[in-house]
Amino acid sequence: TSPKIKVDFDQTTGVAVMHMQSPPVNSLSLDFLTEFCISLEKLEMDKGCRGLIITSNQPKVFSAGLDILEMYGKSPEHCGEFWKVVQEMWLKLYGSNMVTIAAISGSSPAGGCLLSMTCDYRIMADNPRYTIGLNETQLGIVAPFWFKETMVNTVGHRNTEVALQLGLLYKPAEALKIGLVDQLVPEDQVFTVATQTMTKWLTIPEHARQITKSMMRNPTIDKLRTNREADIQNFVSFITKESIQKSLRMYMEMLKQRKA
Ligand code: CO8
Repeated sequence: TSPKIKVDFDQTTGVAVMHMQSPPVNSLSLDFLTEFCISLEKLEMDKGCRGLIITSNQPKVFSAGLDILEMYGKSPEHCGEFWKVVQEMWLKLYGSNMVTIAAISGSSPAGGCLLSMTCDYRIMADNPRYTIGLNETQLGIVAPFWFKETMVNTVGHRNTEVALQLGLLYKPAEALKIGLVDQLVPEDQVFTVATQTMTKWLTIPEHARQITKSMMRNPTIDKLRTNREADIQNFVSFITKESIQKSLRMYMEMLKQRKA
């Protein structure tokens, strides 16, 4: 199978780019996330790599979030294995020593939004057809505490309270207004601006910036680190409930109908 992520690393600038290329919509499957974690770990261990830009090679979509098929009709063991790698992706990226920038070139619902928020800075294509947000409640599921805290850390308590209950998907202009993204740029400039922004971030003394970042993020990271097993158990018992499976099935049918 072809790689789901293409990694370009430029030794001279110290900046790596991860191009997500898992058709059709970069959904975060078990295989995708495993590959993501391995690539990320390699870059993290390379002392010459100081910055990471994450973007999508798929048109119109950054990432459709967690692959629903990994959570539907699967055994508890499979769901547990899947959830573990979701946790792993978040732990690695939220705690990364690198400067991380999301170049959001399309829609970014649910897990796609989480992936974006886990970066240090977000630049989104200014196209009103794209949306971003944690829409879990619309699927009848509940965003786990560390999704919630990542959002609180990004847009504050009140915005999160409304966004999560209603499962809001924001257009770029609204996302900018609440601080869910940091900058909107014309569609064809997302990557260029991400590169320019990276250059600016990399001028800050590295060690001071890294300590500052972990000071901001470690309380949330530690909470998941010390509760990983319980969080997996929670997820598995929730997602395998018959009523939740039914909600997922209805949501998938809705996706298909919307298309027709
Ligand atoms: N997982 C699996 N398949 C998906 C997903 C997904 N997340 N998203 C889309 N697909 C499939 C579609 O069903 C469709 O399949 P097919 O071609 O067989 O009909 C194909 O991908 C293409 O999708 P679209 O035709 O919809 O493509 P568009 O370009 O029109 O739209 C969007 C792209 C906007 C990304 C749209 O597909 C969309 O809205 N997708 C759903 C996004 C979503 O709601 N994701 C939620 C996932 S749940 C999550 O991430 C967090 C879960 C936390 C769990 C906590 C429990 C305790």
